[in-house]
Amino acid sequence: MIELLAIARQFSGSSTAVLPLGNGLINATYLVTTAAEPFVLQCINAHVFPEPEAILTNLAEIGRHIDSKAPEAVELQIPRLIQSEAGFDSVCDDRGRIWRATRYIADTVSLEVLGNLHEARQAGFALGHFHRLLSDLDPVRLKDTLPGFHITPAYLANYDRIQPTADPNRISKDCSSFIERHRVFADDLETAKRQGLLPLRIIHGDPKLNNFLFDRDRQKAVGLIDLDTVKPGLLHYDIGDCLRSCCHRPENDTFDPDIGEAILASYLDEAGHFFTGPDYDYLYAAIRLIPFELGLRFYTDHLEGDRYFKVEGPEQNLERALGQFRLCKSIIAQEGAIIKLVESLLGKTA
Ligand code: GN1
Ligand code: MG
Repeated sequence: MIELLAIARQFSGSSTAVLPLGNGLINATYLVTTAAEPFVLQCINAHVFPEPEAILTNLAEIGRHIDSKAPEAVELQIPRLIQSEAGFDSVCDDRGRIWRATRYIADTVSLEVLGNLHEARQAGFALGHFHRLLSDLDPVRLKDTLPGFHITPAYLANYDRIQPTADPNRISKDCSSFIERHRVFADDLETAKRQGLLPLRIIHGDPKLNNFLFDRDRQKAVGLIDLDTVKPGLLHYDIGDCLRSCCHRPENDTFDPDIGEAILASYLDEAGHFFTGPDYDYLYAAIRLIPFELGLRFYTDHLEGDRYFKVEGPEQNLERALGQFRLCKSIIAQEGAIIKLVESLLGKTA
């Protein structure tokens, strides 16, 4: 902790304590208390993010863009960079690791499970609002912080490369047969992108439930954090990821369609005006794809010896993968109802 405090003090000389914050699987995140405002300190995982500086540049670009809007048009807070006392956006430690600090968004809570449909509508609003705030920023202005992120066919190709030589004790028949049965839809979104049906826009990349910040009485989503993967991509990656996380009933790994409907309806209230016909057409494909993709990523990491996602035990990535595949199976079982739901939303916004 002494080393951590020394790093924190490069951002604020009055730092007094550094405590772990959140449960992210990639970066190390801490809350720093100081004589004044607390702040968030993070070590960017350079094994995952090839160019940590790109994250900082994107964060600054997004902040500037949002600040250029009328204050009443902005209903969401995002993390803001704090400069080091030496005047830099980051600090490099003696092992070459990059640390950055952001303002702590106070008086908020993050949820692990949605409590009711009002909270679901708030999550949908926040994602739609985020997309809307960035819809007039040219995606080419942002760097690609994580090449290959959410490119499902590339994850599949990596799996196909790893799988034949993996430790036989780590192979799961359930996982491999699920992947074989469903690999046909891995290309859905990338093909639509190539065909020009789905354009590149600015995405969050990781809008899972616990990245939304709610006010303390859980009435309003007031913030969206974890902007490391904000970059040009498909809105459908975000929508699929948000539903994957928010509609997931953890007790039996099933998909809750009522939560899905609440999220999509409020999302479209914010973002529907720039939604095209193909955007609607590919919603179901996105909802089905992202749990498949995440299951594939967890399982591949299990086969590779847990190099990417933090784990607390040797089977954790396998369990995570099986959970995502069960969720995906539940989505496929409800295909007709989910497609009907999307059609009814299209009717409301058309
Ligand atoms: C990772 O570290 P965290 O939890 O914010 C991952 C996401 C996954 C998520 C699953 C850059 O995010 O894609 O959905 O774990 N982020 C990256 O919990 O790979
Ligand atoms: Mg993340």
